[in-house]
Amino acid sequence: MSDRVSRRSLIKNSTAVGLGVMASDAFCSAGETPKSLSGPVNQETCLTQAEDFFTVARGNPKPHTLKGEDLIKAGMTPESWRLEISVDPKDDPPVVRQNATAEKQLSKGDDTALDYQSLIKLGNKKSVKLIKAIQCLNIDRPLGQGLWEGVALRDVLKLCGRIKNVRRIFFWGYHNNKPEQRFQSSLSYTQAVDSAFGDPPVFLAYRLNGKPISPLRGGPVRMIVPWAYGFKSIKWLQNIVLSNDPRANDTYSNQNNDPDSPIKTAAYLDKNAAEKFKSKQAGQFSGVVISGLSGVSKIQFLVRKVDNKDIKLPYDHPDIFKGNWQTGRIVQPLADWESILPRDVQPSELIGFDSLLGQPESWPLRYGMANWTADVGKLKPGLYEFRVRSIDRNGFAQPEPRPLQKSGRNAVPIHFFEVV
Ligand SMILES: Nc1nc2c(c(=O)[nH]1)N[C@H]1C(S)=C(S)[C@@H](COP(=O)(O)O)O[C@H]1N2
Ligand SMILES: [Mo]
Repeated sequence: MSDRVSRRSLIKNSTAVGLGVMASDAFCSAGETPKSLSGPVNQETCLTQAEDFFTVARGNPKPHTLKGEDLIKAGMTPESWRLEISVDPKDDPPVVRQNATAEKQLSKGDDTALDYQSLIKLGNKKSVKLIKAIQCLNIDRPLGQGLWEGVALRDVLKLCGRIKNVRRIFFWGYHNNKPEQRFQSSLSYTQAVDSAFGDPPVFLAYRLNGKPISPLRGGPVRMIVPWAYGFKSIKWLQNIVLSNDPRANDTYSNQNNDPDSPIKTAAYLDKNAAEKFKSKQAGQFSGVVISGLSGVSKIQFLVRKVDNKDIKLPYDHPDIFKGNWQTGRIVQPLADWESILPRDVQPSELIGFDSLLGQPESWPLRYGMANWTADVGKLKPGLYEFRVRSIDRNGFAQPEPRPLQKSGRNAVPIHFFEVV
């Protein structure tokens, strides 16, 4: 036990130090040198501390900046938090002829809205525990990875009794009262309540890395849509609407984004990648790979000598696509799962973990990420280009089969470096 405690504090400290050094690499960065691979760096846990995620938030003021009385008024403390569930009264023939109905609606007006303690009670009966990365569709790197715990949306919707004519469910979080500040996402009924066997369901999260979710990370309650890009995982969740309008009505579609895009399997290069190596030095690059819809088979990297930085051949140019790609290494977390997880969470309870062995069934976990490293070895002096790509379990090389950026930013990273 004491071993476990000291291990735990070691991880905590080393994570803080590691992240402090590279604020821009919030997720278990592998660092630049092979030495860090065995050292006590934050890749021990492969989790990101709540405050070290990159934050993508709208609003004026941004809800997570509220303090004191304002935070309470916003319903953003565990005591003041309420969730309303209502039916959409709008019809719109010919698409919507009948409106959705529910036996019960939950509203603040008649004091039937769900409160935090009742949500926790549901979670104590049956909870979802999932290690998942958050990734923005429009940012070329994941924002962080955490252990999220909460209650499946399908279990929360049961509070409404029998529902009818529901084809879509949309939801939004606290925002100031200007309607244009509402940030809303939506799911089809099936996406909201069903899940492929072995896949995590959509859930209302109330814990991150074993602690209540802070306002910064979208607490006290945040939607987590495991397969989707970040915009579906609505922070400061307070409203759910059952609708018979089957059309996606996500705020994010207004910015030309595909609102139904599952996360694309893709590798990303650390932003602090070295720009210079000595010819006597063995070069290494690192980054993360996220496992999306199609899983990860491996990561590959390509090193090419180039004449200048002005020409970037497209990913599907034969010299690139069929170039001399080598297989990189996907890094396993160094710490054991018992010491990574909060004390009251067993590895075998996590979705994507073998319930007998308590080990991940795949690494990276589905909708999670892992570090990779690429050893480029010793090179002759000159200018080089480095690229990295994932190969998914369907055999597709990134960004195939969906090179369109508005389905997820997954272009193959291109990085120039010099050997002197
Ligand atoms: N209420 C609300 N939820 C939101 C957003 C927002 O602006 N408001 N941004 C979304 C987007 S676009 C992303 S990528 C993720 C980012 O999550 P993070 O800030 O926890 O990293 O939150 C999503 N949830
Ligand atoms: Mo986003």
